[in-house]
Amino acid sequence: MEPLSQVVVWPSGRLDFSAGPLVMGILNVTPDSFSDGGDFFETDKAVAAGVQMAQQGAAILDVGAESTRPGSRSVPADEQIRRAVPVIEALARRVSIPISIDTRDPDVAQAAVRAGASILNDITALADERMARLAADRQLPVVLMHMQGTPETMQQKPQYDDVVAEVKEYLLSRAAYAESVGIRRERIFIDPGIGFGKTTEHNLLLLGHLEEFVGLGYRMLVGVSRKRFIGQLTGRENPKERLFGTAAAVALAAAKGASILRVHDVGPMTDVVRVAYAIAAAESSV
Ligand code: HH2
Repeated sequence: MEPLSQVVVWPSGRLDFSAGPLVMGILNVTPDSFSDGGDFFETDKAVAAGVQMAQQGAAILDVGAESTRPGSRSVPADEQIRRAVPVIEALARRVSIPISIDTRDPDVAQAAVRAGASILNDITALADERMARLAADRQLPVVLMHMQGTPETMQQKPQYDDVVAEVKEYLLSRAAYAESVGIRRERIFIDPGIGFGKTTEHNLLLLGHLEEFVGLGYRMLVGVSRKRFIGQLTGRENPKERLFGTAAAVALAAAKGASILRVHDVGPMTDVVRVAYAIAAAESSV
């Protein structure tokens, strides 16, 4: 297999991995996300937060208009569009970094792309064929995430015989599907889906074996920011108090080969990623 190029280019954007992993800033335009619900629900606040994330070192802004926290219900496409599109339009004028749309709905993705988004972050890994076609037709990068079940039910009883092997196999099959519809390998990002139908033990096994995902032939995105397993390990009930726990997980993921770290706290995590990656790179250079 040919090595992946350091710079990923598509008609309306580029990502340069030559200096190490990149940070994706999370911008939830929602009233109910698990850690920042309501913080950026108004367009002006969301845009200001996005601009600030770009200044703090984000390489991508991930705009989401539907919380997928455990137990959440899906948000109708027109409501997601009403929330996300004005924010994406304003950000596309004000920042030069690519904007991704965090949605499993192809109609939302289409509207977001028209507004200026150019990466599709799909927690259902192109379950809807129209999403796959949109990415292929527009030559957009995609994030393919693993999830067991749906957000509404996924934390009721997650079960695996071998979580690492099963998640790997799933991601490989979804990536093969993406390639089969015409999405280029370098534009496919795989994501183990930390917290999506997984117990704390499952999450730890996946993070402990992340380097195995690097060998699969695709770049990897990892989202651990403020998640519940960090609360369980540290006793921090309030997600906003999970900064240091998040830093530990982000550092390890960056050192183990993740290419994109999806985080809420862009400034601090940019430093974490730089230091963790520099140490890992020095270790592998001897
Ligand atoms: N996690 C969340 C949402 N989208 N997308 C990818 N690719 N990977 C993730 O790990 C991931 C994701 C959940 O976090 P957040 O957006 O902060 O919360 P909510 O779903 O409640 O809005």
